[in-house]
Amino acid sequence: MKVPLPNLPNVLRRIALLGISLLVGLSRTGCSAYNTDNEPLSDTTNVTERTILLPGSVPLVLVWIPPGSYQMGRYPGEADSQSDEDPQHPVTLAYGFWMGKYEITQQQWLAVRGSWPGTAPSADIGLGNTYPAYCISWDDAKNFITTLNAHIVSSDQGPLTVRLPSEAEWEYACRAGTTTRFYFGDSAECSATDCSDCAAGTLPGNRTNYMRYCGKSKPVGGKTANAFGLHDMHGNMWEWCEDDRHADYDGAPADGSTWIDSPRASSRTIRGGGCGDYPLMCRSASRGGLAPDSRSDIFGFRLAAVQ
Ligand SMILES: [Ca+2]
Ligand SMILES: [Ca+2]
Repeated sequence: MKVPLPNLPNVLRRIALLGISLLVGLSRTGCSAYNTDNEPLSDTTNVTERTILLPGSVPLVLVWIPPGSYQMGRYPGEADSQSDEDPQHPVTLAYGFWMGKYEITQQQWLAVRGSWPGTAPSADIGLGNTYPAYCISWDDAKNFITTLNAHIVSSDQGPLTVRLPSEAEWEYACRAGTTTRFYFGDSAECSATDCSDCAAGTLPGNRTNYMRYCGKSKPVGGKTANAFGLHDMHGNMWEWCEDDRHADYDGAPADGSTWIDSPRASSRTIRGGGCGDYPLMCRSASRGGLAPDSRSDIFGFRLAAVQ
């Protein structure tokens, strides 16, 4: 499997963008009722899915994330990691929740919101129904969520409330029980700052079998899912979380809840790295922080949901 040739200036620009941001950032339409509730629709053993119909009957698939515990943050000595991933700390989610099987797609964005909030997607970066929505800010994602929750109520698809995941939920969902740099392994045999492929580590195959990096965006779900059935947790689009940005995990909640300041901080968290980034930015523990009105062609989101 080949990785697209990197646009190195863009890669570097984006890494610089996130680096700088870390410094400053510390600082239902009338259709008939459709309700699958907890009916298993799984295509993978032990994965329970639920589908919401967006306006125009565009499906949005959610996967059930079971309760559990994990270690959040980088492990001691983790290669190519950053200090904002410290200290590694135990988090216990006593609840399960729904999470988008894929990043929100361009078709899903338009079904809910009708138009693009900023720059429309282009063929240069990736254009089509199944491509991820991008150039989406945290504020834009919140507007999508407000509109979709009203639709879920009016189309009698509840009870269900969609929201952004907490950062702790996001990392728990990404790791899916793994403790390595990526959910497919440590992939430590080649550089985290070049775009060549290498062995995945724990799972069979190479890292390009599991993630998008060093190139343009691609349709969602083109890479192998993690054990929870989630696709594109590493790369393709960075994904906004609800939490305010914090310099590290000192004082972070240990129950999976969102970590929000009062008044709210100037930056929000974003996770998972993007298709324009080197592999190091796409690690499970990698974190970014940006102003809530920031848009970039590598920023998108996926939903979490509770009943
Ligand atoms: Ca992603
Ligand atoms: Ca970071």
